Amino acid sequence: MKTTELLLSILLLPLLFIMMQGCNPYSTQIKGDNNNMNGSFEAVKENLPVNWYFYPPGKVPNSDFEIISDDKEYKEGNKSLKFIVRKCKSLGGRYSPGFFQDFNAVNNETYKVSLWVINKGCEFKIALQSSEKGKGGPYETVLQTKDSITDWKYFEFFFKTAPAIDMIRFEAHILSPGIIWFDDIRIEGKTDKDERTLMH
Ligand SMILES: [Ca+2]
Repeated sequence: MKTTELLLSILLLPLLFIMMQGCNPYSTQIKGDNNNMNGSFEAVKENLPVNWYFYPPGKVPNSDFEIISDDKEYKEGNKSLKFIVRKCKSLGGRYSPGFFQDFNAVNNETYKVSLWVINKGCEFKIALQSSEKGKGGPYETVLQTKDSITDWKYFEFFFKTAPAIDMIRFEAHILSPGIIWFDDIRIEGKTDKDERTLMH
């Protein structure tokens, strides 16, 4: 193999790997050994919590940030998810740093969604949705704040899934620079006591 071909293979391999992780070209996901939600971010591969989609560094326009599996600051277990954001746009979605996942749920069911956060300087938002392409469904921004949170703070929200759609999506978007930690995300149904698993 020629040197140029070898170089090309080395350069293309990571790209191919990223493409195989998910069909969304703007986000990346490392699959874990099981299908669980990994809401406490304890299961980690390649320095990233598994089973979550991230809008990663290099794919978010006009941004400079790091995603870290933090084993020094955590609320539950011995790891949390930390973002160090030096520069970003406030647009949300794939235009800002963030993470999301779709979970199996029961339709027309009320879920309690909870998490813990420390925030030093960021504006961030949490959104929940139960929708599918062509079918609509509720989308709700349940939290948007730039409040300083110097110690772990608990948040909980209640959200009802769509009448005909068996899924719930959790999204977090970081809209301005700072340092932010997330831990122990839980999604518990009022009557649906199953653990959340990934839709895809
Ligand atoms: Ca944890």
